[in-house]
Amino acid sequence: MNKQNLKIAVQKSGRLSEDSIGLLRTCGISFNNGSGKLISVAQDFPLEIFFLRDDDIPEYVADGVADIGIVGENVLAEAERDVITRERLGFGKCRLALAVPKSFSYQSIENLNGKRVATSYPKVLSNFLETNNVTAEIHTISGSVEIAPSIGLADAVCDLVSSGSTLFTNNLREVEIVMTSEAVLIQRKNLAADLHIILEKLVFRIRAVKAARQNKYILLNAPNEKLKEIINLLPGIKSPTVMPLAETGWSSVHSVINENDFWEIVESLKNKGAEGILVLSIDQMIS
Ligand code: PRT
Ligand code: ZN
Repeated sequence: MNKQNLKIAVQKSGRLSEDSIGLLRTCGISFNNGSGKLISVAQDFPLEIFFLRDDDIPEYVADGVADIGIVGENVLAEAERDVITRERLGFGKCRLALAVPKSFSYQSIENLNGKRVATSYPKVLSNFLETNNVTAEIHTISGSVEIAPSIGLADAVCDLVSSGSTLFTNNLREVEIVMTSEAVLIQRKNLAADLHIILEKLVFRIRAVKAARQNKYILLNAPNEKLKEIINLLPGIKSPTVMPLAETGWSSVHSVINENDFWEIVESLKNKGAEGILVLSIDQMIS
């Protein structure tokens, strides 16, 4: 039987490249992405990796040149291609926001009526303005949107923001969030059955990596008289593992905790008398 590879499109170089490649590698897939390579074939998983500009990824996937892709939701929304979103990937987080010069006395979105707004996301912006019953002139530019007001090209901008420092240094003030975005795994429609099986294997691994990244493995020693209270602080996957220590009166407790509650739980554990707390990263977590 002629064995087919699943084809994935990832950003060649940019903000999503490192995390996209890192995710595939953490999924146990080895490949070479040496300089200038456009296609790479994985050594230990039936996957071919295409390195492309992010803007082209939705089209490549919709047209079936690639079967799946990793792209920002902002690019996907602007491309308006008929593809399926399979997984949110938790990196490349940002927001598409409207911003105005600090001197603009902005009260509400109605203040943008009749104004010129510069953006690289004309479709998403146009939908947003329409939903809000605002009629503005959209000026599509492909880069350095943030300088448009200072050179007299626009009264406002609609651009991606993560820390907000680019807006700040250009004397702009964020006034509306148009959409929030993160990297997602997309899939073409009508994927052949054999490729679907490979995709499901990949999605299974991605979920295990994502779950692992959201959790930490914790080990600690607890005085037996405090064991109950300490266990109550630790949910674990089912419940914590408890083993007696060689020293009487003490137990070793192992559990998994969510990254978001991490510091608070560790503090409470210490207050309850836990000692020798070790926290380890998890590579994969399969529930
Ligand atoms: O060459 P190619 O077309 O592939 O790449 P690109 O230059 O179009 O995109 P790239 O690499 O800049 O971004 C790829 C994706 O990363 C975007 O589509 C988003 O999904 C995501 N992302 C996350 C961001 C940001 N954060 C981000 N901060 N993309 C761009 N920015 C820019 C923004 O445009 C602005 O210029 O960073 C600046 C703002 O950052 P702060 O931190 O100053 O607010
Ligand atoms: Zn791009």
